Formats: sequence, structure tokens, C-alpha cells
Amino acid sequence: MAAERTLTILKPDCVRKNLVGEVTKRIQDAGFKILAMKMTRLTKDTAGGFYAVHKERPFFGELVEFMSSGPCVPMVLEKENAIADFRELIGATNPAEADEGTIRADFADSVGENIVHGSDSVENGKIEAAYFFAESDIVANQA
Ligand code: 3AN
Repeated sequence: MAAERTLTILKPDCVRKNLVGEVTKRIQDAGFKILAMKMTRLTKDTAGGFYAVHKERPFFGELVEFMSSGPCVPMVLEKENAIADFRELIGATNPAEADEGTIRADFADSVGENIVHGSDSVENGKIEAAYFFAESDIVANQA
């Protein structure tokens, strides 16, 4: 199976709860290689742009408010089957429905504040990675 990349964001609730180290360890222990990472704070505009596909949804305002409420940690990750494996590691969007032992089941409070984002396809992963990182920020691309 080919190596894939996914874009994750350790969301503002993850940072506020001091879980960046714990969640990063789970990600690395599951075999994901971190190709790029940084701490940044989204504005309402950048958060809205990232989630533009949801702009007609009733929770869009709440989502933008939350994602711009504090620093977050985007990362580009690489692994075989990264998209599906990462979504398995984090669990369902709603933590109440997430499998036991997943990151969201263990740490998330609600469907809105659910600790981590994971890309839903290879194609979207590329678009999302480009939202936060230049090609030159991705370590695997450097000599
Ligand atoms: P996922 O991040 O698991 O792919 P999506 O794409 O369904 O989930 O949702 C996108 C974002 O919108 C997620 N970060 C999630 O926290 C948020 N979200 C989804 N449904 C709701 C909801 N009912 N209320 C508040 N936020 C929501």
C-alpha cells in the first residue's frame, strides 16, 4: 500500500487542556511520521476559509468561533493508508459515538470541541496541507 499524507489540526481545546504532548505521542505511536508542524492561531477568516465547505451548515458560526478561540497545532502526517488509519485513531466526529480508546472518546467534550481534525481524503489532505504549509516546510521534500 502506498504512503499517504493527511493533515491534522490539534484544535484549541487540545491546546487548552494541555494535551498536545499526549495526542502527539498517540499519533507517533500509531506509526505516523510528522512531516511538518507548527503552533498558530486562526483568525475567523482563516478558520472560515478552512471550513468553507460547511458554510451553509447551522453550526458554521460556532465552528469558526471555536477554531479561532486559541492556538492550534496543524501537522502534516505520513503513513501507509494515512487517511483511513488516522480517522480510526481519532474516532467518530461525535465523541459519544467514538470507539473506546480513540483520541476523541478519551479526550473530547462534544461534537464541536472534538480535539483533532483529520482529512477525509487524499485530495482534501493536499488542499488542507497547503492551507497551512509551504512545500518547503514539509521535511520529506527537503534535501
Ligand atoms: P470530521 O472533522 O470528523 O471530518 P465533519 O467534517 O463532519 O467531521 O465536521 C467538520 C467540523 O465541524 C468538525 N471539526 C466538527 O467538530 C464540526 N461539527 C460537525 N458537526 C457539528 C455540530 N453538530 N455542531 C458543532 N460542530 C460540528
